[in-house]
Amino acid sequence: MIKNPYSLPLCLSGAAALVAATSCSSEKNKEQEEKFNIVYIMTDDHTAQMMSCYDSRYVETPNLDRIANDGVKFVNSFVANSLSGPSRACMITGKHSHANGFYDNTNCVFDASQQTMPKLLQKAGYQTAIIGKWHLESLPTGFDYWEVLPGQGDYYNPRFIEMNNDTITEKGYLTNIITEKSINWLENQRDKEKPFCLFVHHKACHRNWLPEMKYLSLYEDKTFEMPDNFYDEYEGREAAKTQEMGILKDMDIMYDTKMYKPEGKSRLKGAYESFVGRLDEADRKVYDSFYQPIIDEFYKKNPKGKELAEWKYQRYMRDYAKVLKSFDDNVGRLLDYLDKNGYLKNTLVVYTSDQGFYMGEHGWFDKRFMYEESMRTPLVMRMPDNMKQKAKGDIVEMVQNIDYAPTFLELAGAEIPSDIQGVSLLPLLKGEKPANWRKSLYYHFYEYPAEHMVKRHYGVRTDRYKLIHFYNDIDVWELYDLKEDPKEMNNLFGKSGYEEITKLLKEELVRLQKQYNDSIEEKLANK
Ligand code: SGN
Ligand code: CA
Repeated sequence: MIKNPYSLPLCLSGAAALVAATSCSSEKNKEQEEKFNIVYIMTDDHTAQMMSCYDSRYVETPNLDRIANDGVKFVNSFVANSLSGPSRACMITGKHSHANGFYDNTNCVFDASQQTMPKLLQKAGYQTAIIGKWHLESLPTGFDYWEVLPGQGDYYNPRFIEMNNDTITEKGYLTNIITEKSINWLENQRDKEKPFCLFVHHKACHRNWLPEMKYLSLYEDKTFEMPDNFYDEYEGREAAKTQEMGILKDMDIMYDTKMYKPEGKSRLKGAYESFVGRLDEADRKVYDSFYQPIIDEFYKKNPKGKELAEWKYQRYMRDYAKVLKSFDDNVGRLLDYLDKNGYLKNTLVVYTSDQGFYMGEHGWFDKRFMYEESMRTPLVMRMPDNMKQKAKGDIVEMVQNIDYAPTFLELAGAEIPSDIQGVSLLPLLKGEKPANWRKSLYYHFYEYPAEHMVKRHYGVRTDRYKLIHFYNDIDVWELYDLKEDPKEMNNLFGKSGYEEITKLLKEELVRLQKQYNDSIEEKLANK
């Protein structure tokens, strides 16, 4: 039985048919004779623009696409708060940030004593494990096995925190090591009598995009086409104007684009030295011999203005694509292992990212905003072969990362506690079309003032419209018609002709805040 049904539809006419959210009235998973395993693969900052089954403009991701081709692709998948720690907390609790207490990366420590999906899976007889990025500050609880990265982790010769609290250093490239550790857990460490849920959490493709040695030269001949709103001037969008995540103005020349000069200066030079300093001597030689000619040419030409922006964009896209290539290979490795060892019969394979990312849209890298590129996140799933009724192809319903916890719990045959705010996706995975699926999503971002300076905001998204309120040291509303303006360049808030839709969206926003118990008045009063 699905808990936590949404309230009644608003029932409005025409473009205003914003019908409020949903309840998915599927029956209990009757068919389930066996307990299905779950392999949940998550990356960091991987966005749908860089996954070929979503968007074929930039790169090929054949192994990620395999999951979608054998299963389903959610084409309207979103996060509740576009930032790593908060997103991970939403995922394991099934609750929005204000309800799980982990609002941002800088001030929060996850309350490890609270109810989480892994703990509930354990109660339902599952063995649980997590390998890779954790980023919730307190140590993992609810896992029979864990091995996590300290903070953001290292790409090269990475450190891991082990269950006995020791920090160890492994030799090699992080993306490969996470896969090896995951396969090793499946092969040698798990209790073969129990169903399991394994979380494989990668650092790829997080900043500062350090490639694996064998892929240093990949994509070097490719020129990526720039998004047509790269030179956005943010007219009518005050919060977009004041961010600090521009490729031209904020991307660090040494740390991000690797144009290191011992005598040079840049804000993140020290961080770059320490990350690259992790390489052993032989790899460092390979690394330097690749970058040195590019560095020499760069400082000789000394590009400025538009030329510099376009040069940085190409370096960014290439490095990101290289890091992603190693990740896609590793998804292939893990899928092959699961296939060869008979796991695909009874295992749900999920792939998602902790949020989306800007690949130059609006001139940006990073995420945070409720705008499409960062509120969206890739989500594909391959159902167990033994699951009798299965969907195939694209799923269009709007889903959010708070839905994963109830989905896994329902799949495991566990009760879904009534305080979980997400809704199980199992009916969608079975190919059902719940008549009253949610018609709107709630979003709330808090990390300000902080790196990248994206102001606090919350808002509502329907299939056609988005209403956002930026607050704290600003009081600005934005309204977008996603059908007419999918790139969100034209803020319609306050423009004539949009009074009715604005009123309806505000009502819907208030309804969602009540439903989720997010007391905005208090936050506005306290700033
Ligand atoms: C680091 C990065 C930021 C990034 C945050 C959050 N800076 O602080 O660019 O926005 O992580 O990312 S860096 O100089 O340390 O690379 S998140 O994905 O973990 O939320
Ligand atoms: Ca992230």
